[in-house]
Amino acid sequence: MDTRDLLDRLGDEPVSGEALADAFDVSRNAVWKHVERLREAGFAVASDGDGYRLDAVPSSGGYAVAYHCDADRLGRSIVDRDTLDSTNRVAADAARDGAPEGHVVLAAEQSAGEGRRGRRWESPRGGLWMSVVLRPELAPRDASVLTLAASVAVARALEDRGLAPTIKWPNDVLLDGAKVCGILIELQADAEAIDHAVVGIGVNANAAPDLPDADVATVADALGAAVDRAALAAGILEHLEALYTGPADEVLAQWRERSSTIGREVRVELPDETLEGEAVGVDDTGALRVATGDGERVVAAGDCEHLR
Ligand code: BT5
Repeated sequence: MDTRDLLDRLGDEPVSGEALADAFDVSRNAVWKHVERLREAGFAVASDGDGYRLDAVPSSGGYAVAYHCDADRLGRSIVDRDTLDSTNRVAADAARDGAPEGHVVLAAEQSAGEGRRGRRWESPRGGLWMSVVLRPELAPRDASVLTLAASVAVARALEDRGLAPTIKWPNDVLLDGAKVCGILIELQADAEAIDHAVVGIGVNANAAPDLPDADVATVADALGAAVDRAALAAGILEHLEALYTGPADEVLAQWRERSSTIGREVRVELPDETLEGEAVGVDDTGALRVATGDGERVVAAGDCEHLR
């Protein structure tokens, strides 16, 4: 028995310590220890003559994510820390050490959150900073569908809360044009196969940094109330699992529906040149098609700015 087994059994109706001890073939004292662990994690577990009853679930933390998450594979194993340098770094180390598909790393704050291309991701308390280990059966050249799937998963979880996010190519999720979420995917692969991918998802849930050079949104401002970060994380994991195990063209279709990039004049920064033109679409690998004065260009990765 572990604490998550207990969590699966607790609910509005009281269940006796004896019944739990029998169900898991452990002592009543062992059950009580797991109850205490949940209480330390912020769960309100009432106990009276009838047994244990779950009265309240905290709005953050690994056990709370586990409580909300109905995904089959993602989130079955969760590491949750107060401060980490980067959840992606910790998840990548775990993946190299054999962490299973769906292993999740959460931190209340990150001291060295990573953006793309060595940029910094500011990660104050109140945000949702999460990384997921995936072991996809994809050729490395098809991996960009993971990026699109992650941004669609976040967008859908926000839609479930009544918001109307858009996606800026390749993977920024926006609310009213301001960045609410960034995604950083790191692959470990050889020429033929991906060993693992770390999908890093940073959502400005109830807090965001003040950035002079970026337009930043929070979920809480858009909702007019704090968002339950644990339930949001669980929703993202459920959508990510469904998208990533489904057909790639469905991911692309859902991404296109939410794109604020297609049809726009854009400037795309590539390592050694800058392109300008109209973003006319995304190909099957998630690469952006840009109609420039010199014909169409297909861009697999880069920084995209919307011009008009
Ligand atoms: C990204 O990079 O958008 C990817 C961010 C991924 C963060 C997650 S959090 C969990 C996991 N662990 C990590 O260490 N990372 C992942 P990029 O497109 O390069 O955007 C970075 C730029 O966004 C910065 O240069 C800032 O201008 C801006 N920025 C920094 N922090 C931000 C924030 N919290 N919200 C919005 N914009 C931010």
